[in-house]
Amino acid sequence: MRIDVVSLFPEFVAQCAAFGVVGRAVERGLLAIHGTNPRDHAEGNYRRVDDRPFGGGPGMVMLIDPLRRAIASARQAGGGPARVVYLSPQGRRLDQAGVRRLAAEPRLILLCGRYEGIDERFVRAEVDEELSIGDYVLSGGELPAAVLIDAIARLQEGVLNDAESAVQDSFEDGLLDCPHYTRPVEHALGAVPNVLLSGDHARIARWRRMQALGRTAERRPDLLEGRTLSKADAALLAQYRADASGPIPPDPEATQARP
Ligand code: 9D3
Repeated sequence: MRIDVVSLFPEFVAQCAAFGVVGRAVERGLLAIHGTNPRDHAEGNYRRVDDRPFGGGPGMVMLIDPLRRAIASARQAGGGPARVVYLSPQGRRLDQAGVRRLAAEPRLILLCGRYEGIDERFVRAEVDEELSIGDYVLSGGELPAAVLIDAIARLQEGVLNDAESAVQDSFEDGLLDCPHYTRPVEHALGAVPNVLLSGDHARIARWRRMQALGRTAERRPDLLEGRTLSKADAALLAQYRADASGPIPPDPEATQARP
């Protein structure tokens, strides 16, 4: 897969692709990442890439023409058509289903905005889809592009080894992960749950599934809405609730009761 990043800071996104799982994907030739800077396609002594918004107001808007030339250049360098994704706060929220869909594309052009955003005429003419990574304010699309590239790289065939295998991941089955423990068995902070030391693999698998279901129900009930649990899963969730195991961390959003 080839990804072209169109950004005023393309080396920033490329750096993120140099480490860890993504770096390995690039080294193995499973993923190629290229940067294109609209400033290299801007005109005049000042190489302007932005201008003041019509209608007034604060901030600047990215100009159409340097972006059009940058996208055309990236498309040509990649040798053919590519899906153009604009990382933008107005986009649909990225989720694992969206990552899977984009990971199946042979070519992507990721467009990162800066300032207040991009002239809307360019968005309508050249962008296939707008994506946000969540409801918080960032300074530009570069970190969101790096997030998307990381998630996509993990799904490329041959990137993950067995231990890292994506199929077991949280969200691949729509549930949060179970808790994990390692040595020592006894620690001042507590003991490891006995079941994990039992050697009974079926019992361990059932316990882990119960924890995944219970923690999802407690922490992310939205992930279970509109999903019907199998009889076995429903029984495990009921057992988790009956066990009333462990306190859940306090919700920092919750209002404290006044004494
Ligand atoms: C403070 C500026 N805001 C005016 C009301 C609008 C605004 C413009 C540009 C807010 C953020 C940005 C830059 N953000 C992105 O380019 C971005 C983003 C994000 O901020 N959050 C989550 N996902 C994304 S994808 C791209």
